[in-house]
Formats: sequence, C-alpha cells, structure tokens
Amino acid sequence: MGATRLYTLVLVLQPQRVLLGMKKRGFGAGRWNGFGGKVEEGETVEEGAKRELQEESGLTAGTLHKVGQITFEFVGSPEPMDVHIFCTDHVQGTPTESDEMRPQWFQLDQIPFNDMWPDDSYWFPLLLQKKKFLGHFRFQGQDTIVAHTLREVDQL
Ligand code: 8OG
Repeated sequence: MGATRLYTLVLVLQPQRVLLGMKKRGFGAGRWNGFGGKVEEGETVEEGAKRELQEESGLTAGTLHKVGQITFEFVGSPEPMDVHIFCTDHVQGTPTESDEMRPQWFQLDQIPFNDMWPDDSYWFPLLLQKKKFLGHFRFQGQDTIVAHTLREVDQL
C-alpha cells in the first residue's frame, strides 16, 4: 500500500437517533453519510473533523470520541484513503443544509443503508454498540467491495 491520505468522518449519535447528511456533490454524491473530509495541513485530525462538521452541517462539537479507523483502497487508484471516524453526542446549533450536505436525523432502526456506502452496513452496527474498530475495504468502483477486514479493538 502506498502513501495514504487522511480523512475524517463524524457521526452525531444520540441515544435515539443519528444525524446523516445527503451528499449533494462530489465524491459519494447521492449517499447519506456522516460529515467529514480531508485533513488540511497544520490541523490535527480532530480539528479537521470539527471543522468539516461545522462547514457541512452548521454544528459545533465539543469533545469528539475516536471510534474507528478504516482504510479504503480503490482498485486502480494509487492512494488509499485513511478515514478516522469519530462520534459525539453533544453538539451546539441547528443542523443546516450546506452546499455539500442536506442533514437529516434518522431513528436508529431506520438507518438508510441502501443509500449509503456499502461498507457502512458492516461497521455501523459496531458504532451503534459503542465498539471501536479497525478496518480495510477494497472497492472495485464505488459499489462493489472485493475484499475487506474488520475487527473490534480496545483502543485506537
Ligand atoms: O472531502 P470529501 O467529502 O470527498 O471526503 C470524503 C468523505 O467521505 C470523508 O468524510 C470520508 C467519507 N468516506 C469515504 N469513504 C467512505 C465510506 O466508504 N463510508 C463512509 N461512511 N464514509 C466514507 O471517503
């Protein structure tokens, strides 16, 4: 595996519901997802996560909890994505639509897996059970997982 590029993903997860955004453009458009993006130079991964959450949803987060790390490899693409996944219960503000995302709360038994990245069906259950996890998914295109590993860990 060559050099990876760092990304963040934040799930606002409350006891009864989770906030997802419909990605309106760019990579992953048409899918519900958490909020996140590339980590920029000069910021920590957690700072990048908070910034993207703010930019894409209008919400301000306090402490973010690291819950997972997944690398994504796309067949034919040289640079795997290293995605650091965080969750938070407490946010300030009202979810607000941005150029990139249209936020919506989902009850935890109504998560729209058919309209999410296919790997999310594997790791979201761990997230909901408050487990931490490490994974790797190899995609062919954006719809097909050709190989994967996923395991629970005690700490990240
Ligand atoms: O900046 P941009 O929006 O392109 O960043 C990509 C975002 O999508 C970033 O938050 C990481 C996230 N992401 C992937 N792959 C996957 C995936 O397979 N599942 C989920 N849930 N999110 C993903 O890049």
